[in-house]
Amino acid sequence: MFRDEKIEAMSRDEMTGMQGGLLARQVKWAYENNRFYREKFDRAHLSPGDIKSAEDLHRISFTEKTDLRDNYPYALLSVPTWELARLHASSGTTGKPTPVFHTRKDLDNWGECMARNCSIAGVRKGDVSQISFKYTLFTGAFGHHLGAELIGSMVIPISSGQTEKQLMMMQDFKATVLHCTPSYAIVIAEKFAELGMKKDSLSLRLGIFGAEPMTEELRGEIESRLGITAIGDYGLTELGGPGVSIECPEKKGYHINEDFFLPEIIDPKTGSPLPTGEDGELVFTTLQKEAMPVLRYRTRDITCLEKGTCACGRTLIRHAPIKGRTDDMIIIGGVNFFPSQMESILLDFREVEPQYVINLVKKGRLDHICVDIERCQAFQPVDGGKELKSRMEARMKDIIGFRIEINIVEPMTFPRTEGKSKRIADKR
Ligand code: DLL
Repeated sequence: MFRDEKIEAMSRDEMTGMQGGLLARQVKWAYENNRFYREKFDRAHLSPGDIKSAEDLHRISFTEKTDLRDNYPYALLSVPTWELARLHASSGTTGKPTPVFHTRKDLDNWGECMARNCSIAGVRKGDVSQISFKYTLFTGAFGHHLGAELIGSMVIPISSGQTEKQLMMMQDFKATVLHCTPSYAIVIAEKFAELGMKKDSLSLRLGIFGAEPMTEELRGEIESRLGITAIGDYGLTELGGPGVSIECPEKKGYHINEDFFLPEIIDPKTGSPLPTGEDGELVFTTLQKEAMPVLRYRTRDITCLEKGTCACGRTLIRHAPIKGRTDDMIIIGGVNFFPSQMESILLDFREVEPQYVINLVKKGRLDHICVDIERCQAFQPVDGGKELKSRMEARMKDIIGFRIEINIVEPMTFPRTEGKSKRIADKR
């Protein structure tokens, strides 16, 4: 069901024309109201009037995370502080957080993006949305909350944690939609099994899971364990949080809210734009922000774009599931790969849980990867897991191309996360 058919099914020409107008206005706003952008333009002898369409974007240099850090706390603020309605910040665990600011109008626009996203995912009036993202500076819970409420889905703002209570609330108030990270969905599913609950004791039919990658294998686990459809949603603090893109039930890529966010794909090494369909780094320019516009923000996320009408009828451009972040890419023996590629291989084995850590270690002068992964409760090997270990190592070698050591560890070895999981332990 469309929430805004005019936008969601707009022809490419019309969308390009509309984006041109919004872009010109956004650039002028940033130039006139923010010192960082004014100085950037002046240094490049560029005037806001030079940017009339996406084709002119390459003339603006990228905005990077370090620009926000170097100009902390109000780096990209483009309104006086008394115009602000809300502050959120990145979930980063070290150093200063990255703040994002919203005016009242930004909050309304964010709500609209999230309402559209929830609607694309399949949330309807009369649904009951259990928001199990953490309510904190992190944008996840508040964004999903805004969107679900606007649609008319009753919100249960339970936050993350207290998993047994989560399940009780879900059961008693007949939650139909679960909103959280994929990692926390697995934790909920584990508790559900531990308590011996039956799928038909819940009314859940849909989950919207974001803030970290969800491989197809992880999606399959969540769907079968909870008996729901799992939809992925994407966003980042610097752009306001979730609300940037979402999958529709076709699960053929994430539809981008193109009237709010203009995407590009660039070669992460050279910064040059890449053609549609090629994998590269996702870069976004906001089109309608008041408090904190960002022009050509480098997300570090690797994916590709796909144009064309989706089977759901939407023409909004799609990006493929995020493969990984340039800063999470593992480079060993000249081979580059992302943790998500490894997860897909690991979770193909029914004997293990989606609970693992990829350890990067040094053996002599060489880098070495050793994955610790929990066995399932139901898998009780007589050989201490040796046979499974060698099968998994052989598959890894086949697909990734070099030896990766696998250690099968006991169930519940790793602490469970209520937010994003940390899969890599760099011990080099
Ligand atoms: O994670 C915003 C969010 C909240 C999105 C809830 C969706 C749902 P940050 O904490 O700033 O913001 O982290 C942003 O998380 O650059 C990606 O690397 C990663 N990420 C977010 N969504 C996805 C996804 C929120 N669906 C960073 N798939 C981004 C893969 C994701 N990675």
